[in-house]
Amino acid sequence: MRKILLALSICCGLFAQAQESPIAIVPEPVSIVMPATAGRYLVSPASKIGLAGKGLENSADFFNEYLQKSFGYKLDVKSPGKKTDIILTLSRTSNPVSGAYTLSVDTKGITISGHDELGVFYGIQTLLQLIPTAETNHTLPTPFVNISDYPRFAYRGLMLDVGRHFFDVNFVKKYIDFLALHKMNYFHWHLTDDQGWRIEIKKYPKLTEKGAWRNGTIIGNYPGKGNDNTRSGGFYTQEEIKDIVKYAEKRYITIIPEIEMPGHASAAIAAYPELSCFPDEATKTYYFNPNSAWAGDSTGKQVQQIWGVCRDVFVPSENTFKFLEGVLDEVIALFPSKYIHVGGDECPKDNWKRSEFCQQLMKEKGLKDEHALQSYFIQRMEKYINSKGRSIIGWDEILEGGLAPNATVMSWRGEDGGIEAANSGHNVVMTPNTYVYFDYAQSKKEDSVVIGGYLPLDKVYNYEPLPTALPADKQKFILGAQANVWTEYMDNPSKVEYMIFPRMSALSEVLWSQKEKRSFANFQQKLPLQIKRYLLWGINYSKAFYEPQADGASVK
Ligand code: TNX
Repeated sequence: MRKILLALSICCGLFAQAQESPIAIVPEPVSIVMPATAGRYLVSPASKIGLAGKGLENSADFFNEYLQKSFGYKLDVKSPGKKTDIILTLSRTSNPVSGAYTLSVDTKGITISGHDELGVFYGIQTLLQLIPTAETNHTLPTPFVNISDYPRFAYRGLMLDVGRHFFDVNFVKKYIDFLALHKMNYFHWHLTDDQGWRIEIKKYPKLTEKGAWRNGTIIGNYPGKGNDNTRSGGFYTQEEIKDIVKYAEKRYITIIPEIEMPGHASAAIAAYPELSCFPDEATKTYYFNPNSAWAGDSTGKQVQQIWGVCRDVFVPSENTFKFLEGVLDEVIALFPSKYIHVGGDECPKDNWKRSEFCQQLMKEKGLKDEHALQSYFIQRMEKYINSKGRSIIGWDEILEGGLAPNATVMSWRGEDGGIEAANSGHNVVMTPNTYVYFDYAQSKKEDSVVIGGYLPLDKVYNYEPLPTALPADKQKFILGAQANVWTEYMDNPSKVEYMIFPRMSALSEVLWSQKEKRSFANFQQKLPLQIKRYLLWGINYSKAFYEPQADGASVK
């Protein structure tokens, strides 16, 4: 019955949509003007794309790949002339913002004019939402319209945790496409964690020989109902990473790699036990929940099989710093990103407290407590990264014990860390768990295991990244926001898709659309067509917003 109602509501939604307006762009553009005379331009396999400007091939390629996947053909690309239907061009717009574009469709065809290459690329994303999701007589009737658009925030991100579960190159590319289709520009790649090290480092081969694999995983929510006793894992070779970085560049997406330190380091420690304060202590004996079942060898250092926060963290020794510098040298060579993420979150201080070495180091360096030691750790790494011409980003715990001078902060434990950092003149990316943790449930009755929490669609949609508590002159430090996809309870691509859609579409409006243009009511109107696009992309998505028990604000 529920299914029938759902189908009906989608159909009715679409019908209403078709009656009112064929236009449902996500994220909502700055301005959409419908011409006095309505009509449609017919894009067909015979249509030609004309490129009037340098560097526009990426945009034409993306458009063509989309057409190929969706409808089975590509359009010819040439210099613009009389017979080009779709013209991509560059011209300085009145809004000198990178990524600004105008798009017009009329009887003569389609023109996308970008402030820069990026603007043309975003114009293409809009065009992909103007064309219908299905052909009519082998044509794609595209409505006459004039659109002018530019982004609100400079940082529009999504993170993927590949440490808890490994996702292959194909899915990572798909994920990057999801970002591009939503006009997002930062992919934060969480590459290391207690449960797996995922990036090949030539200087330290054991990181992936040993650190990329675990002997089992707890079943169900922590502490688990047993262990699946299945070896799992995987990693990206440097060649694969280069390929992915290039793929992202063509989509104007910067990949920020994250190498976690000093906590969430069990996989690295399993590979190189000397990175621990207590190399001879077995993982199981001092960090093992007695209620969690363990698979395989439990002697020595092991890659974690349970979720949560582990006490076996990096020892702040010269050997560890040398190791991390060696790792970062290779990371920096692979990723052109200005930002390198060093983690910094959830580093329990238990081991540092009982380690003679750490206590002695604190005395020598005049560090008053273990928080100051964490700060010393991060500041050392920051100096190294700065010496290579890059900057660090870290989770908001890097504020504890004194913030590294040039650091950008990702505020995840609510908004407070971000407010504090912005008040002291640091750049901030907002990622509050209260609004953008896509591992949280989107329904009160999830039918698969999730970490918990409750983050329905409208809550994401109504998130405002500029906190009212922040004075006007400090708001410029908020670069934007990002949703985090922690994958403890996502062990396959389809589950990740289910968790991010449609919340990611809602987030894209938070990040891109002008504040006064945002309306959840309007977003709900657009959702049925957005779902048709999901179906065209062949992806999974959550239907929680149609559920009767969802909050009043949710789609009915
Ligand atoms: C906290 S957010 C973490 C992650 C977990 C996540 C689960 C952050 C910086 N650390 O390690 O996966 O919660 O929601």
